[in-house]
Amino acid sequence: MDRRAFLKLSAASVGAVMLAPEAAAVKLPNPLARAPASWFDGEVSSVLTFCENCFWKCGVRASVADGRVWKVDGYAANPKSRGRLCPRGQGAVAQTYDPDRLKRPLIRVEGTQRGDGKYREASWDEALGVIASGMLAIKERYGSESMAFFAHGSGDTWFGEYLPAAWATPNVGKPSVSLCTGPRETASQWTFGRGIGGHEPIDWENTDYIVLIGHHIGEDTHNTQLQDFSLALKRGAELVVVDPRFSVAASKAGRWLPIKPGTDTALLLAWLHVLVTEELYDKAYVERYTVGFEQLAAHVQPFTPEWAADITDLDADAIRTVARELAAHAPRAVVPPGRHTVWYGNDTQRMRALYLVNALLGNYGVEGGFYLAQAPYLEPYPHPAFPLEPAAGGCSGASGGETLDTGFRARVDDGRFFAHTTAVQELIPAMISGEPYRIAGLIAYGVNLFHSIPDVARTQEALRKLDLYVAIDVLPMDHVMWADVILPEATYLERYDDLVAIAHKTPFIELRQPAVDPMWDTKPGWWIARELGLRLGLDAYFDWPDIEAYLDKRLRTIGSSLEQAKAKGTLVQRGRPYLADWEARNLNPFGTPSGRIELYSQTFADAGFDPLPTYEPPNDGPPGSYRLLYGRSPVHTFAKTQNNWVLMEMHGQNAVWIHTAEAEALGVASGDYVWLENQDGVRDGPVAVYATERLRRDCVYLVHGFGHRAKGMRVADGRGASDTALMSRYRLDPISGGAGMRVNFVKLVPGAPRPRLPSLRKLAERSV
Ligand code: MGD
Ligand code: MGD
Ligand code: SF4
Repeated sequence: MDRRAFLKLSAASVGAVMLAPEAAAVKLPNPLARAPASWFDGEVSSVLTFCENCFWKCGVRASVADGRVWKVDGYAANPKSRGRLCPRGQGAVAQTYDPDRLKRPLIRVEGTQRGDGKYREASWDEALGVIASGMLAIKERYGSESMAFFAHGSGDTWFGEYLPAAWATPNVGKPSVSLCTGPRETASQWTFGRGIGGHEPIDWENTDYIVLIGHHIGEDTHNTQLQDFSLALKRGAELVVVDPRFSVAASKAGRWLPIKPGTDTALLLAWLHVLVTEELYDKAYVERYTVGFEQLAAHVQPFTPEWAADITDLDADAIRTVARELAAHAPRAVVPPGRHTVWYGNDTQRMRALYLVNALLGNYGVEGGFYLAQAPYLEPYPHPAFPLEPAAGGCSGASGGETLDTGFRARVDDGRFFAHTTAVQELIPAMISGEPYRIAGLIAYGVNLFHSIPDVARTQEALRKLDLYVAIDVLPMDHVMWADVILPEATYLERYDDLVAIAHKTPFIELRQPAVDPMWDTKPGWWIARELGLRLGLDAYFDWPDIEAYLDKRLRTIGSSLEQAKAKGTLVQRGRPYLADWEARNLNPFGTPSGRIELYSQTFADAGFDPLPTYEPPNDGPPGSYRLLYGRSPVHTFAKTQNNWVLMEMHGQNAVWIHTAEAEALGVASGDYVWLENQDGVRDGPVAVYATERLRRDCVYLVHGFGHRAKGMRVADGRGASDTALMSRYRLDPISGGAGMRVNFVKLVPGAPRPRLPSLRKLAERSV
């Protein structure tokens, strides 16, 4: 019933064209549909946990019978799911029962090279022993800082924070920062003195006018965000979508602005110009809560809508009208930040411009704009002081991630970016060049090195140079089959993780608990981290006997217990979402140096950056090429779900979107197969063509995550093309350290063969 309600909601207001048109390309049978009808009269138990199929972390009720999870649903008390899951969450059960899963520890066969993919099975004791001795040898030879950790997902607490901090390395990379949210977090931190956090704090239920820049909600299917967005539209909120592509959200909008890619900062500056010069900004709010208005007003004088029209390829009147409409609806008008903000390299400045538009509308901390998300109160498990500060996901100063005064070397990117963790992609060169010092070992936990980080050839070169490369994963992904030691983690339905504290309108804590025992010889991340820690001599940090004792101790700091959390799943606290709530208690939410919203950033000026946002034109591609744009499939998460037959049934391969007129000129049509070749001669595919008028003529579009080349992943292997494979370049955002990935161009090379792939019917029937 919950799922039906979710789908009904989606279909009614957003979902009618949610799936990409290529989605129907592969039809998979459901083997369960052919199972003989029978009644189960045993006990069905419910276990409350949360989903790991993406990082929205929706609360899940898993229905278990006969030691197997048969179904997952959302549950009402959880603010992330509110009783519903998205299709990816519903389909996630198939990941646990995927026969291609990593089943036991593997060690690369002696005498083979990384990438040869030859492994032998090993016991946990042997595998952990090999890793521990490799790490201790690296420490002895180069220092503990020469070990790097990449981490994403719930086990990030163990492999992105706890273990690296105890081991003492500042070189922790998180794709969720430098390949994703870095610019929006950095800009928010230095404009409002608060980050955005994992749950975008938009006051959807009270807003009347929404402008989405890129941000393709409907294809980007973060569950409650999509619910809230749908409900806002149903309530009558007006929608403007700025996107070179007619996205699903654009199809629901009153106005679509098909902007020239990479020119959004010019559009935002023109909106600032109109708000300032026509005196449409909220004067009382600006006076009371901001600094730097005079400098901003002078700065935006030249940026007329006509100036922006030339750059953005949009109509000047339309630009002016949207600015006026935003002002007319303010403060119940909002330009949300989106999530994936590493676009063209000048991204922190684009995000600053976006926040300044919101600030002039007077909507930050006000109903209908941004609410003030708060993290719940929860104490860490008591442990001796770490030698280094753990790498948080957010931002600090330009000195972010700087080592404490303990004699350790600074992180290899020298802490020159404002984001708090080392930029993932900036760690790779140190593995190759040894500058500023050698990174000799890498543990990659839940990070897809060949599908998430641009310049795959460079990543492979770096892996070849390491002394030790360990992958902790659930599937034999392309990059996993390069590791020296592969550790198979239990899936989220089979394990505990650390508690998750979510900053939200209603701050809350969620518990991950196992619904079933781990299959095969797989182990949870907490166990792997602890066992490794003990072998590394870090016993003092792992003095808890097991995870239950650890979780119970933390929960008792808020007057709860593990027993209570297991029964409730989610523990909700009270928040202070609006400025008025803070002021009533004489509190100031703005953590900037001035204690106000900084329209002009003295901190940026002091660090040598523009204190007010400026426009930088994007790069141009070779003649005859198209800018490569990318986005999400509503039923897949990044590159991690393409071996899930339930989700592949809905969307089994990607296609390259190209404008119909361009396709005609190239002599290709929808359904033809082409190769894609980028500006550096890198090829990927074959991939089907989707000729459409739903995007501009100067770009093509691919859904991210397809194009696996991994023989052990029998459903995913060889289906579609990889956007990452075609990204041999990126443009660094010098402020956040983000990797702007939309700077690559491709040509379509006709005449590629239709791939000959194994029958998906047979593959689906293998589910264990
Ligand atoms: P964007 O990059 O803003 O990502 O999702 P968003 O934050 O929504 O959106 C991609 C859109 O930007 C596309 O429609 C593209 O055409 C448009 N675009 C490309 N170039 C430009 C440009 O120059 N200007 C403008 N205005 N638009 C442009 C990403 C988000 O999705 C993230 S970061 C995560 S972590 C989640 N991942 C995820 C997933 O993997 N699967 C599903 N189903 N949902 C997800 N939700 C989240
Ligand atoms: P995924 O492809 O989801 O992306 O970066 P990643 O998190 O690296 O890879 C997750 C890995 O974790 C996979 O190897 C998967 O098998 C493994 N995994 C899945 N479940 C578990 C588990 O329970 N335990 C363990 N140990 N492993 C597990 C995402 C990053 O990518 C982000 S956040 C963004 S927004 C960027 N998006 C993006 C893009 O759109 N296009 C391109 N070209 N690059 C991108 N890079 C960024
Ligand atoms: Fe799972 Fe979907 Fe929620 Fe993500 S949005 S956590 S995939 S149910």
